[in-house]
Amino acid sequence: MFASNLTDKFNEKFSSDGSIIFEPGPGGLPLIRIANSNCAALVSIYGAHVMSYIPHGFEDLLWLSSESFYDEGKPIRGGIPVCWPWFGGHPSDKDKPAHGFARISMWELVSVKTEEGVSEIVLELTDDDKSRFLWPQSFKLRAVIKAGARLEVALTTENTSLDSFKITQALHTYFSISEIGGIGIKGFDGLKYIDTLKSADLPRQTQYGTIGINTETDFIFVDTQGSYVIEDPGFKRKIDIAKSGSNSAVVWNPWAEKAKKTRDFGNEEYHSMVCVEVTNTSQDCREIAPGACHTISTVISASELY
Ligand code: TA6
Repeated sequence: MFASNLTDKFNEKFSSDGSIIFEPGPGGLPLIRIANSNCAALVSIYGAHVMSYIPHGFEDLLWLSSESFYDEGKPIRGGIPVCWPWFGGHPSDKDKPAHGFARISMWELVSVKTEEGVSEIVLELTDDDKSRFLWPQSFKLRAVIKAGARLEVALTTENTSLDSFKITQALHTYFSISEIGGIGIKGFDGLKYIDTLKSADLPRQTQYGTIGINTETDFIFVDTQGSYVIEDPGFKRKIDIAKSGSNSAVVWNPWAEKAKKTRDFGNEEYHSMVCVEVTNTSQDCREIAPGACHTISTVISASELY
């Protein structure tokens, strides 16, 4: 349970023009509600987690499970989980949290402002005893979220220690779609990928043309600098996904069986979501020297599909 008096403190400290207000969410989660001339959005300070992004003229571009947990120590299911400092299971200790600890940590709110129809939220996470127990490094992690006619999330890792360290990470975006069998994902034509559901010994496979999904899908594309598009005739919209600081990407849908086995995932919810994740994973792992920084970012926007 999160203390709901956190939001009272934030409303006092970070007063704005009314475009940014703080409120206790499910489980007392401290939420930042944005409403400006270009969009509405919802950000959880827990996990620096964008939960909703609604550009004017469209329905929410992000998907959020109706079964999500809102408990400390558990990730929110949906929106844009910040997977850091490792992507997937911990490389050597299965008892450590999947996808790292950033998404299950309470971040520090640094600043909020709205200028020219763009609301900017800056959040930071630095190492402490808890994080060092999980990952013995000193770091500063900064999330800059800009919500306007498009949504930009930039995650900067600063190595504040005396030695280099390696990270894998993801902006693990869950997109809201009309029906999983009716969408196409472009931008991966001709690219090699690892099918994580098949043996790791298999050679990488090649994607030909648009990705259509009709079964559990968990592809890691290992050499892709491009941008991606989700074409959704059912919602008559395209979602454009641009990125920087990333040479890899993941496309994921759990399908029926995995959804059923996942407590915070409604049995039929796999129909209405797809993850297209901007990552540094697999061979795109990043080594950060002492005092150096690395930024990964994604920019999400929608347009009509005629
Ligand atoms: O990004 C795909 C993936 O790594 C899948 O393998 C699946 O585990 C998914 O992330 C969700 O992971 P989570 O720990 O949030 O349930």
